Amino acid sequence: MEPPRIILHVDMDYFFAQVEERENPELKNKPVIVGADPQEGRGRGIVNTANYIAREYGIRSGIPISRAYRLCKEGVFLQPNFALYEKVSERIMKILRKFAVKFEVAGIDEAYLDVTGKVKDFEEAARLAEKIKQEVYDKEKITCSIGVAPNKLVAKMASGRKKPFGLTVVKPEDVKKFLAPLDVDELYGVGPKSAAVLRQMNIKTVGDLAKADPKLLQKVFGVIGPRMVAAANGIDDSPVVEYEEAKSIGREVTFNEDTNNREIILNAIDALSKDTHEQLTAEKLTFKTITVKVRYENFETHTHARTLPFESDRLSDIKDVAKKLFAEVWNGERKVRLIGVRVSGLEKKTKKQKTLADIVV
Ligand code: DCP
Ligand code: CA
Ligand code: CA
Repeated sequence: MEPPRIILHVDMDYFFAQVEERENPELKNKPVIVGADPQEGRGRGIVNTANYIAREYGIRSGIPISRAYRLCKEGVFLQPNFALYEKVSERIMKILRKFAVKFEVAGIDEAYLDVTGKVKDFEEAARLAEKIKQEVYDKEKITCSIGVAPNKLVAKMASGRKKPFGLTVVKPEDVKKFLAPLDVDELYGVGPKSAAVLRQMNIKTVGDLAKADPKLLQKVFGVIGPRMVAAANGIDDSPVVEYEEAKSIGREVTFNEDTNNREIILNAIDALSKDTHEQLTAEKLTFKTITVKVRYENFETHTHARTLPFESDRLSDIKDVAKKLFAEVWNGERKVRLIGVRVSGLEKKTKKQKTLADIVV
């Protein structure tokens, strides 16, 4: 038999709000809510997250900001600064990555680390997890919580058990014991609707679900029924997979009125190229592929792409290629509803990396 895998799930505590606290320590002892502008209760957006003090008022991710405002008028309401959270996230991921044999970013504030082979048993994995928590805190002043388990499913469920700055280790022999007392809706992948149906079937805890007949659940839920039973038994073979972020940057605009005025369209391409290039420069990226998206008045939509033979960081390459692509496909008559410009094949600019401009000059 193969030895069990050892998987860590690392999740930052109240992430957006914690980053805000780090930037402004005065916030530390106050209820902090990150979300849309509450506009004294008239705001229409939602709450992204809140620190734990604010959660005592009943504030949660996803609730309307107007409700959060009513629950806690004295709270500090901040609008999200996604660029900042992404930057902090990237730095934390860099720290985490080096501890893993296989590494998977699972969201802006969480990742899976497969450390099988790197540590000999779950005791050593627990010590590694403590070290990771401390290193993230020392370097970034952000606390995280970690779950250690033989698979991703259980690791994910374990990381949330002792927040903040907590560690929960579930050894293979303890998986069923760990899961059984939980409410069915706490099982990862069981939404509130499925949970309601399960409760009607008198399946209230994960332990109840673990003992349920997969065939019966298949009748009720289809193919996911038996999978839910497997999950309730702590079975999950999904691998930790590192995937390259297929990132791209772009902008698009819908014209106030559909247009076949060449000058208006080309000016729009210029402006979109410029905005795209600004973000590229801010993120210190180069690109290889330029894509133009054209939506006609009847909503028919086409994209056209060209890849350069070199990495570029130049605005002129975006503009020229985008216009050329557009000219190649547009018959000069069809009315255009939307136009978009996008670049991909992105790479971080490094000092040694030469762009064509460097070579030519
Ligand atoms: N987020 C969001 N909208 C949601 C849920 C989350 O914008 N409905 C954002 C804000 C969170 C971040 O994603 O800070 C991470 O989400 P988590 O679910 O991990 O929640 P937190 O990190 O905020 O809190 P916890 O300490 O419970 O993990
Ligand atoms: Ca989190
Ligand atoms: Ca998370």
